[in-house]
Amino acid sequence: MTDNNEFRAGYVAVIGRPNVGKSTLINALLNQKIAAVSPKPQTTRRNQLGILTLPEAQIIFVDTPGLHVPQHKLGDFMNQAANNALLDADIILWLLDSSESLTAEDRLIGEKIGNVRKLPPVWIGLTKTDLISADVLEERKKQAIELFPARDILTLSIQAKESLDSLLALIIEHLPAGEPFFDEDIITDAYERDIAAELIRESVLMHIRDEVPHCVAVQIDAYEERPDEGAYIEATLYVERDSQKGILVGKGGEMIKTIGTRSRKEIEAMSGRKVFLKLRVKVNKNWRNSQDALELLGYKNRKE
Ligand SMILES: Nc1nc2c(ncn2[C@@H]2O[C@H](COP(=O)(O)OP(=O)(O)OP(=O)(O)O)[C@@H](O)[C@H]2O)c(=O)[nH]1
Ligand SMILES: [Mg+2]
Repeated sequence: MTDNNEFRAGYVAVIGRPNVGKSTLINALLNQKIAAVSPKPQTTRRNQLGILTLPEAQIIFVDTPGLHVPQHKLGDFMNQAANNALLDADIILWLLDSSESLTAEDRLIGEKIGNVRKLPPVWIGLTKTDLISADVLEERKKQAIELFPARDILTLSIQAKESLDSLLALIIEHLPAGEPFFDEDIITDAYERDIAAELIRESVLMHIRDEVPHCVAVQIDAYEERPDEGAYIEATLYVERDSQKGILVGKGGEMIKTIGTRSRKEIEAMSGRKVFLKLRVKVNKNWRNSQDALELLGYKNRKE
């Protein structure tokens, strides 16, 4: 047993199928945007830590890619990343989107978790509860209870601060006693340039329809401080085919300009300084199915 006054620290894996609100929740809990968020599934592609240091505890949230049935090697990489987080966690927070019925992917995740040996305690969080009535919420809670024997079913809405406060209290109560893993001013393990790349990809997801955004990878080519001018950033957006390049660039370069403007504003808000951003688009044929290309673009898990 731990003394009630002992400092607590540990890892909370935030898992769930794509688009349930994992990254949104972590941004809200940290009160800072560290992760890309979009209405399209498969926004997050890598694990990213969101570190919240409080007087009594350090909670290390692990944002994970949505678990899904993979269609290519990038999908395998994403699922593997989420699996790794699951195995390393002190607590698992499994999110279900309460505004939709349960899906086959939710059930597959239930099976996957059920097969983990030495499973850490699991809580299910019903997200987006601001979108549903009290009756539907009751129905969703029943479905969640049938889905998996979690410790409890939590009701979460990023709009309702109380629900986030009680989530934090519950997590702290169940974290192991221990020293902090990170200095208190560190909020994530991603470098600013990595977050900038994600914000550029987020802008692509917000402006380009259908499947094309999923074929985009962003590589930062230059990230320099310029005295009095803020940050100078150059990035390449890789797509898989010439036709996708055409869509991204748009008529007379209009689309890439729009994406650039939104990305610049997001990066300025994130980094708190002026940004000059230069984007280019290149084709790297079928990069999502090439192990070499994936590794070159930084999609490489520490453990395989
Ligand atoms: N109304 C409402 N919308 C939410 C809430 N949480 C998330 N969303 C929206 O749900 C969409 C998906 O959110 P994300 O945070 O990108 O979801 P994710 O689980 O990280 O998705 P992947 O990275 O694709 O696995 C976004 O459009 C969010 O704005 C919520 O509590 N209420
Ligand atoms: Mg995400």
